[in-house]
Amino acid sequence: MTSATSDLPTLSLDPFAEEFLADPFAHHGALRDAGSVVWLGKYGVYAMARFDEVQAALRDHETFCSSRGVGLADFSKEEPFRAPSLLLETDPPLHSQTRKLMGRIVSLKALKELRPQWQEKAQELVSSLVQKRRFDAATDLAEVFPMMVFPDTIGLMDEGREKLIEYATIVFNGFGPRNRVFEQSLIGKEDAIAWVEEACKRENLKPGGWGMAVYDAVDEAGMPSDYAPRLVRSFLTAGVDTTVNGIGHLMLALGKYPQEFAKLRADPKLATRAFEESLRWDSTVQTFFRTTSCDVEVDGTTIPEGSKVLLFLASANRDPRKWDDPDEFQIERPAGGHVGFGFGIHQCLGQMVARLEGELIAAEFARQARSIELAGEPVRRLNNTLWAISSLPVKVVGK
Ligand code: EJD
Repeated sequence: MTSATSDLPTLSLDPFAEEFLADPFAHHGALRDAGSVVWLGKYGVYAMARFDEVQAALRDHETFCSSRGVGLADFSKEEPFRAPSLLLETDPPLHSQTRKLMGRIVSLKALKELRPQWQEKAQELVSSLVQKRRFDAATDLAEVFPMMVFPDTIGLMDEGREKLIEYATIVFNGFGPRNRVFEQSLIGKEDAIAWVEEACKRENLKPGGWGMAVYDAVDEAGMPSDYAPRLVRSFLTAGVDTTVNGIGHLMLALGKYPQEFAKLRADPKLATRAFEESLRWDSTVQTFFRTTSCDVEVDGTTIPEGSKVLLFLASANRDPRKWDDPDEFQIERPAGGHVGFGFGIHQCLGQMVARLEGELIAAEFARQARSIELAGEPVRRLNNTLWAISSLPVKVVGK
């Protein structure tokens, strides 16, 4: 037996450097090929970028725990910059309780009820954009549609909703280091944090929404009353910037691969597959950390207890060890096993919401458009966690 740690590949690359964040996929191959586990010296963390190891780590939530934070900061050593999420930043048994409570609210039944209203909104929005012919698929569509449907579903107050994306941008940057990307996202946006706190209060939530349902469920379960605003906050943090960029990448993929859009047009039922494949191809959530709760051996490398481990979800989703032609967007491929929504007990609670939004948009373009053409360079918005798009000029021809 060789001493595993002496073989550990050490990389000097900085996955939070602006140069990396601007084009992460260009660097993933080097990360994957360096080894199944690598050491990132700049941050003193382990990293995994291959599909099998990423999935295995996500599956083993006891060893790769979440309660010490899913960002670079170890909550057992550093004070988190916001109260920890009761879903994302917890382990069982607490996680099991909060997850169950939230899962009852974000139910299949609830989504079935929302579908007709959301579909009507998607149809109207896409129709108005197709009439314009030229539009920005990031600012006129991806940032608009989730805001048309999600805040009302929560029962969020009307005033200040634009702060949702600012807040999410800060939180997702906050999973990385306190670099310039993080600091810049805070400048002038500090009030977004206070606004979200205000918006999560019971008296500011409208009756009938998922926000108020959280308060009722927390009362009914006899949980501490301060759980309710923190769980509502999870909806607000995770529910907008993620789907905004998911829809942005869906449109980028459809514009970049006209032959795939042609397949979708021929059969709009492929809309769900198209969205799923766009998540595999250009995963919005690029990375997440876990912290080891004990020593663990991965493919001959011993990772000691208390280590931060950076998991490259987006890289796993393009690992050639797992996928054929991984860099190609192919809507007919079985993309269902991707880890863009994570894997295991923390797998995205809102995935059905995201899928519904993505499917509805994909299906409306399939029905209403003859072609989608990219009409300019996509502009990226750098974020320590999200692969984000701030401008995507397109030209669409109607039927
Ligand atoms: C998230 C990757 C929260 C929270 C939950 C989930 C996310 C962020 C925040 C969405 C992570 O509970 O506050 S995609």
